[in-house]
Amino acid sequence: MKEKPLVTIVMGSDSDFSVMEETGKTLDEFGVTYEYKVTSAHRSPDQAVTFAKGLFDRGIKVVIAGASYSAHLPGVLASHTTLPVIGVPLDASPLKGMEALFSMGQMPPGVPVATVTIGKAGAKNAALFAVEILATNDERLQKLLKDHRAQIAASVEEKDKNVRNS
Ligand code: RP5
Repeated sequence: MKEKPLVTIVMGSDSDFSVMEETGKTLDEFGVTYEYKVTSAHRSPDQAVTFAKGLFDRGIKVVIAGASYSAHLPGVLASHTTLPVIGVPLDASPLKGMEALFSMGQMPPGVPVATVTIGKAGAKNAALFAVEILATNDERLQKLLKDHRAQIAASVEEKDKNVRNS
């Protein structure tokens, strides 16, 4: 859903898209509008900063940024906006995303990056966390989140039945 985005899904390269599209798919389930953007904190630093500075005035409410290696993209975006930034560590590197996890999760005090799980699970959780932020002021989203939690609980009951019947 790309018109009038509330969430921006940023990634360091188009090679990150196969994971970060999980974020978009999850936002689609909640009818939350978003855009995709490739920009890089080290390859296109000026463009990344200009992009971050313009987000608030464009009506964006939550920033989700995924990158691999020593990923400083979420931190750089966070340093140029007061919008909440969620970092998704990606596992495209020889260290399997561990360094991205640490670089996002270990932001020094003052400029936070909310960091989620490495890879597709994180891309999904980033979307859910963005929906939770938006739902603080949106009853429709609150209801959808409660329905989603009920579905998760039902799926655990199903798994329990599968194990006990085996
Ligand atoms: C990071 O370098 C990107 O987030 C990507 O995960 C990784 C590799 O980028 P490409 O070489 O595939 O463009 O900045």
